[in-house]
Amino acid sequence: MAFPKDFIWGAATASYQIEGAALQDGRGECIWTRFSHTPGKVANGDTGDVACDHYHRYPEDVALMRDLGVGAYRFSISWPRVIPAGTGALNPAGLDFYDRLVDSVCAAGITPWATLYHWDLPQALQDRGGWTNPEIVGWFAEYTDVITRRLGDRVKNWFTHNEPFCTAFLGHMMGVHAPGLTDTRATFLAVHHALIAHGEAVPVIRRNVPGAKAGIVLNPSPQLPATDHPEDVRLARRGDAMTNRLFLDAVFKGQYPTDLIEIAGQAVDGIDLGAIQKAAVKCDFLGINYYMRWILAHVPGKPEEAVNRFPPGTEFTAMDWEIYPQGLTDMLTRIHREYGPIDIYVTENGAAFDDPEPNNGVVEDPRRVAYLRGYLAAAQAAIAQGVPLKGYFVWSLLDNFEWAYGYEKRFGIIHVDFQTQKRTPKQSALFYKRLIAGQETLG
Ligand code: IFM
Repeated sequence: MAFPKDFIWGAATASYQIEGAALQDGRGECIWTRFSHTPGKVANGDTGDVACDHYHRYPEDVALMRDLGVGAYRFSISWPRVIPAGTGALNPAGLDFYDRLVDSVCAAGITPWATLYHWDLPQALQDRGGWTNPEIVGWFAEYTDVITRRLGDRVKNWFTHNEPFCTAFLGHMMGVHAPGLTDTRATFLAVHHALIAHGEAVPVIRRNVPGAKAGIVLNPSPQLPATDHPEDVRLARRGDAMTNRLFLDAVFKGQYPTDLIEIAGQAVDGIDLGAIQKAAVKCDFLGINYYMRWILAHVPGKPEEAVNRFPPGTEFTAMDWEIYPQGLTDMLTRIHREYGPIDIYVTENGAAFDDPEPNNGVVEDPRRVAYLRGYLAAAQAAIAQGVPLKGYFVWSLLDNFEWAYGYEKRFGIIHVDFQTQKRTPKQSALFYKRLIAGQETLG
């Protein structure tokens, strides 16, 4: 098996995770600046203030990508760098930065793919309710208008959101991501407004960008029952509704899964759920970030709780995420069968491992190489089964700020020394380079 000739090989990053320059050149505070500076929220008190200093070092990072031979670079735009208060006055220095970045990516022969929202909401908007405030649909459309007018002559591929599941559930239900809320109603309001904002932003992109292609990035994960016990089956179905169908049904069918709405109960009282039909705007592609599956077992006497029960011998990444490439094939074929046909891109896939420090310019990361081999073979298997999978973006180009885990978890195929900012391509980067060049097979 070989990948199609026009298959897109990419690398992905996100603004807050790599840019640094958090309050420089007029950038406004974002919810992650506030959250990471709140004691106890991020491992080791890490913040994204400096991160990979990509704001200043992007020419070196683009040169590294050119050397890898990637055809596409998926990055995200920091809303508060462009509009510091989230709405109203623009920050010329922020717009200039993205101009320079895009110019440099294009000059390297790499196609830029932009994500509008990868979790760094302007704090000023959070102070007005953030994703729980219906006005955010208009604020997001305004921001989309500003940035697509500015970059639309060169950036043709646009994603509205990255993983709205995380925006809503990690940020508003579990409180482990900014803005750190633990409020079920806020969670469903965030889902609702984020998805409607997606639906309203796509036409703005099309209006401003000649030849635009637009879509959303979701992070579905298989949710399987550990046994055929009715409670395990119920929990798996609930997990599937919450993580998968809530988002896929909304953007493809313009409706919410009825079983989830029943579970949400009073938390969605008074919300105009029918308005979700606005989310079902026709898109050119769907981005899938794929990392893990869940095998859910009930806890006797605790109907709301579920524990993961993986088969003996299962291998895990440093995030304790199961390594199970078949899950990617299963998810891609399911989405194609139930929601397709539409072009699909794996917009993120990769793994954190406890890599050794560089030794004479070499970083040995055999487990990441094996991981990539496995998941790329799984992607190939999905193509062989008829899935219109058009590209793959490895997560991530660089070791970076892994949200609540700070700099402890390294997902990069390029090692970053956060003291010196020295970049060292790992063995996985060299593997990816050979694969792109057709000098490597997955067998
Ligand atoms: O680092 C994140 C990224 O920002 C979104 N998708 C999952 C990655 C790994 O946790």
